[in-house]
Amino acid sequence: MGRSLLKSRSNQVLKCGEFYLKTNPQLSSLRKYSDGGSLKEVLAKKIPQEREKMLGIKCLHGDKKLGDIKVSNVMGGQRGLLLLMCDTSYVDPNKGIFYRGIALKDVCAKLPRVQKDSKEGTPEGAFYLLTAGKMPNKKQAKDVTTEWQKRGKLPDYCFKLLDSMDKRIHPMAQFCAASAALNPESKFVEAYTKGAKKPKYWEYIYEDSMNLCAYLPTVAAVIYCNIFKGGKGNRKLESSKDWSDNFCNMMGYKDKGFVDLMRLYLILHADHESGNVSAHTTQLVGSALSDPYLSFSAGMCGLAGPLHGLANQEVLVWLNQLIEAIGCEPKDEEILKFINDTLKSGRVVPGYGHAVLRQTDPRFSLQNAFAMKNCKDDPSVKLVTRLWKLIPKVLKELGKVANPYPNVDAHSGVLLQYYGMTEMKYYTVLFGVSRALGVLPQLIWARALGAPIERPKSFTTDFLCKFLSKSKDKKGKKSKKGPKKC
Ligand code: CMX
Repeated sequence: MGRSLLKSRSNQVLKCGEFYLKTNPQLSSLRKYSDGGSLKEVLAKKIPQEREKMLGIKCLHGDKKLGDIKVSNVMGGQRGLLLLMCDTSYVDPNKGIFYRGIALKDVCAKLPRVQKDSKEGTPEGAFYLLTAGKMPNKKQAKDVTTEWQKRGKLPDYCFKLLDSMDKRIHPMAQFCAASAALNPESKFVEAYTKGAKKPKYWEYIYEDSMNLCAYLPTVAAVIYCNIFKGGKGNRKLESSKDWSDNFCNMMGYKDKGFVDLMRLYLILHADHESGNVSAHTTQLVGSALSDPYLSFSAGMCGLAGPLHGLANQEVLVWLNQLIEAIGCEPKDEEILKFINDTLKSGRVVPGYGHAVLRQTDPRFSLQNAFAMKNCKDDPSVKLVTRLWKLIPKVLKELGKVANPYPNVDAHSGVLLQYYGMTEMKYYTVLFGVSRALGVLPQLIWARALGAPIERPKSFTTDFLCKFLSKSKDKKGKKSKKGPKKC
């Protein structure tokens, strides 16, 4: 592209940005807010700048290539293709997840300790970080807690729906159903129906996201109590408690150690880029302008799969089978045989492997560090720590497993079990409550930046075969056989 054309395009971009600000005086005026404003004010200040940046990139570099597509990429679940943009988090294959550029270990260390008696930061602080892009100070993190307390009164119809569900319906299915059923609360639907303009969409998505986060602990606690505690349980949010403490309290857990574990758990599981099934599904559905309740519910249906979030349930089932078969303190040889028997039966070892990571998942290590501080003598914790050394050996020998190390799901179950939460079927719901803190900020930003509806092009096998035989011809190896033989 010629320099003069570039210049004129770049001027055009700046004009677009200025035009946007002029036509949205409310946002222009918000430029005066410092980072000390409310989360929404911080966003309102940041969004026009990010829009300008995006417009600039699109206009100046829209025709640059990011890479080539191989047939194996397409046939291999789109692995390795740079197809999605996501600023909330990034997964480094060796170092693990970074929230807004901060390694998860540092996120956990730096998040403000809002409650006096807490050793962990709050998930509300993590939500602020993922949404605003900056580590919150204590006040900013506390403000999110207060907002969610104010917004968290679950509508009666949602209680009725949950109370009417048959106990055989899996907790994740109940969680998905209740999240979707909350859609009459959507401010976005209301505004869209009244003709809201595209630049304002994010404001309503923000409101819905804040409300949904506020509702989720109650939804999840009611599911827990209905299925496992005969419907008994406190259904009221208390203003002295933060998000995690209220959640634990409503499920009937008062132990401060468990509440701290929950804070940590909800921070660790929140975000993992946007290509994983739950995050991508939420984005995909949101791109059709389905509201956050429906989009989140769709993402949760994906989280409920055994290769994704359900693996934390599967891990404990597998561990219990191991303990039943060879006891709680088996010899190494017995463990190795058990792992090999699992593989021979055609099953995967749950909690191990990852599509992107190539080292032990820091989320596993952080949970193990918590365990070493709080319950290192627990037999199941000991066993999980031993398996960390043994399973990778076996998986490496298979020669096909890209990452033989533990992922987030390999540890969570034994910690929950230590504090008395033994209902494995429920574990993925905890993952789901946490995942809201990542996928909803992604959704807010997608609408803020005007991300279009997703619509990749598919092709038929016949097309692929013809394409391949043509490319063979081009290389000079003339293919005598037609595409059908491919
Ligand atoms: N046990 C046995 N085999 C495994 C394995 C494991 N833990 N992990 C991968 N493999 C196998 C795959 O099944 C595949 O075999 P085939 O070629 O015969 O189908 C082969 O190794 C290559 O797979 P990969 O490239 O290493 O892994 P993928 O990116 O395809 O899949 C994942 C990643 C997580 C689905 C896979 O490692 C797995 O099934 N792990 C166990 C389930 C689990 O822990 N899931 C939770 C992941 C975390 C999350 O998303 O929540």
